[in-house]
Amino acid sequence: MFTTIRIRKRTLAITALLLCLMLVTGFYLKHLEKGSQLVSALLPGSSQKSVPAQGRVIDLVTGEFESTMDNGKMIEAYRWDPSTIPVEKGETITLRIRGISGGNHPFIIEGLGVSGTVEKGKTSSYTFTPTKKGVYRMVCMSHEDAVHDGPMVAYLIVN
Ligand SMILES: [Cu+2]
Repeated sequence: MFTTIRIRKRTLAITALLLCLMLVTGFYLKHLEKGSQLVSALLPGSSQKSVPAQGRVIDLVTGEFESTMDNGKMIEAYRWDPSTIPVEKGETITLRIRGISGGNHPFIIEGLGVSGTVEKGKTSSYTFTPTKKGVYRMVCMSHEDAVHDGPMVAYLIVN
């Protein structure tokens, strides 16, 4: 009987140790995730998903146009909405983009070093500060032209 109790104590101790390890691993992973978000927020031009919004927030969604031709053929185009985004030079903005139509939309903003991926059902935020006047194309790499169900292109106008 004495031995049995000993074994049970040992089993309890091992179980407790395993639970502690799981907790520590969980906390570590959570902080690791936060750390990598912090790094991506500090590195210019990197994907800045899920960091707190800064500056003026501009909301976009991914949309889709669909139509059926007289011959029965269906045509479609994915879109950023809105697709014209006026901002001021030196202004910090956050593009907060909600994925509605389509699956994944990996994109770049040409000339500004901003990139990321908008996923269906998720909202992603990208914060940056354009410092030069101009018109910059925000291009979805999966739907960049008519051949690929686009053009999924928006225009960021820096005044
Ligand atoms: Cu797209």
